[in-house]
Amino acid sequence: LEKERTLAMIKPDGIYGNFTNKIKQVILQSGFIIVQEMMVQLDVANATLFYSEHSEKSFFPSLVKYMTCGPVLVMVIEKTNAISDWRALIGPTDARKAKVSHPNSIRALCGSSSERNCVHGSDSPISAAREISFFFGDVSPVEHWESAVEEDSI
Ligand code: YYY
Ligand code: MG
Repeated sequence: LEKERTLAMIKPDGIYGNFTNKIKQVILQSGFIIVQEMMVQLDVANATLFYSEHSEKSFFPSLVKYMTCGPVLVMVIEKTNAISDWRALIGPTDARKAKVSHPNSIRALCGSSSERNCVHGSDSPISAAREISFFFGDVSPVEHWESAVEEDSI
């Protein structure tokens, strides 16, 4: 099976709630490799562009305000079926509903509302490609880092 990459993000409420280590633990224990990671402070222009598909929604101004209220941790994570497996791990958009329907999901455990839902995951291969290049477009990840570190170059 082909390996796949997706964009995972820990949103400001996840950072401030001290959920970073716990979420990274879930990622690694679920068999993902963290290919790249970066802590970013989004500005209004960044957040508006990242969520542009929602720009006409009533929640958009509040979403942009929330997404810019503090740093986010963006990660490119990789495994087979990464996109849908990461979406399954994070759970439904509304963290309050997730607590009922998917109580072990990351949003149920770490989020608190439909806005403050702690984490992001790309929803399709097209979104994953767009979102990975949104944050890491200028940087080329090492393609085969596992074999690279097995070389006796260290
Ligand atoms: O992909 P996902 O994050 O699960 O949900 P989307 O429907 O794409 O919405 C993106 C983002 O917008 C969501 O993570 C929080 C915010 N949002 C909101 O604040 N209020 C809503 N009713 C729906 C979404
Ligand atoms: Mg979405």
